[in-house]
Amino acid sequence: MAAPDAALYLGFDFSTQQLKVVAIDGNLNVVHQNNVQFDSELPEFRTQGGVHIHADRLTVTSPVLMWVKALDLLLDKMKGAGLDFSRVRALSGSGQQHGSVFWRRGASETLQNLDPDQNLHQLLQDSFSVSHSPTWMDSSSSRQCDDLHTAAGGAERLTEITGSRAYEGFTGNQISKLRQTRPEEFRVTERISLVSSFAASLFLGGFASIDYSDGSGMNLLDIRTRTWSEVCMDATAPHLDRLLGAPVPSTSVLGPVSSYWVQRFGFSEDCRVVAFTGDNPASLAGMRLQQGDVAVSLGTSDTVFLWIQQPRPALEGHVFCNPLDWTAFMALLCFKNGSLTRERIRNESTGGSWELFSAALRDTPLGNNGNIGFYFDSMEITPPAVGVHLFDPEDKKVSSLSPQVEVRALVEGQFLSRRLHAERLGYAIIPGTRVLATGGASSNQDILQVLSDVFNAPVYTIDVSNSACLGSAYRALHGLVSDSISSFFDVVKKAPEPQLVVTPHPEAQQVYGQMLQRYARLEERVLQESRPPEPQEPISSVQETRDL
Ligand code: XUL
Repeated sequence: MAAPDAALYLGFDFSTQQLKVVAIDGNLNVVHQNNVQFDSELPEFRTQGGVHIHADRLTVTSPVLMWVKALDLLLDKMKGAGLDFSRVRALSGSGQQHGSVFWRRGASETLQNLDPDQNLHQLLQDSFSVSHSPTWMDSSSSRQCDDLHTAAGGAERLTEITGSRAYEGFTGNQISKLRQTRPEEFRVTERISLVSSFAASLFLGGFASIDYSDGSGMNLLDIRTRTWSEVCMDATAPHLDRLLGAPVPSTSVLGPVSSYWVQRFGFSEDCRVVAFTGDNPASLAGMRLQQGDVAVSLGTSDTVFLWIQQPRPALEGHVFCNPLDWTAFMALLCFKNGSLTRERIRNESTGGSWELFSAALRDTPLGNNGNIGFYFDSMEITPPAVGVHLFDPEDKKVSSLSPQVEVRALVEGQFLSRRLHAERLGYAIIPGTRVLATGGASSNQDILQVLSDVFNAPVYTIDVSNSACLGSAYRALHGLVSDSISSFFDVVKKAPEPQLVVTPHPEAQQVYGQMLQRYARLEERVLQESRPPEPQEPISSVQETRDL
């Protein structure tokens, strides 16, 4: 048990639906947790799921003052619960990635002179040039994405520079749209923050720098040089570097909390603010993912988190700078057909029983005697293909498989796809690689056995329900101690270890090494087949052209 006056570290998470916090002590024990739910606790902002979906169904924003008011409320709740803020030595946090905050001219001065007798919500009423902040869920900037691809010399080139092709929700494309459609608001903007750096600014009492890792989700940062890409910046807005400030390593200590926090809540003058980052990078820290590790979240969608040394950005997925080691990278891949497809095949092949589904996996051999399946019930993101495509051992398409074979074809197919696309982004299995499984299906040991075999690595389970918050608290602690990478893992070695569940069968490497190559070939075929046919020119117009 920690002494009552022992040091504390705070991790905040400004996510889409709520603001959360955890406080840990120096032994990494969680001593306090709290949250503010935007919809129910701040109903005056009339959000659903923390956002407003506009009439065009594409524009998705959140009121920036709701986030500010949530912080006021959260701090009051923490104080009410008796948290002694004078014990907090450092704090950090995370925010939904890609979302942006536009500060109005004069905001910097306001931030430096916050009156401790008032709450932030009152003090910052007039500090934003855009009251409804674009969020990661926004998909209204397709035109700007096309323009950015053109300016960068194509989607591949943009991906090579920024780690992702142009996405509508990414900050740069939202900035571009705002400049074009609301020039007056843009003109009076003093500074543009990400949700993460906006939140850090509130604690710092001044504009906080954007960190490399969250900065990689903007379609503006060159992920290799870790500087703003000239071609992307020029295509987005003139003099944008002045509005964004220079990006900094994610482990940077930005400074002490401002006097507002000292006077209003009794924080120590020495309490440090460590750069805030995106929620996914913060989760990577919370899971303590290491070089070679892969985290696979098995939910409605399956998500894969990777630690990458040498990135090979691809049109699918995102590569970000790594939040723990500035010389490394991390990647995110999203697969839409996850649990719902597993449940459909369970219903159709094993009468809705997970026990029989598991038995089917145990009773069929590794490699499924050469039968392979692609199950894209709805249009898949990675790769962009749709439909169910089944192949026999001779690569001939078949219309059905026996129930047991189908169960294994589904699970093997899903995990081969996760591994194939991870490797395409530069992921490599190395000695010591661990697969960290999370999400609903991670409670099924037979599914995890297939995961272990396909990746030829041991599978561990880990609770990630609070990983962004916890990761932020770990980063706060680490930021205070040092910014050398080895020390992050030293600092967090007392955290609960992931639980080993299964190890790969001895023949797994041989079976799946070969099968992966075959899977890649067949996936290419599936992609060709599910691509809509090229529009044919009408014969008359072809003839007319010839006549000319
Ligand atoms: C990642 C992404 C989401 C948000 C959720 O690219 O857009 O995961 O970070 O908060």
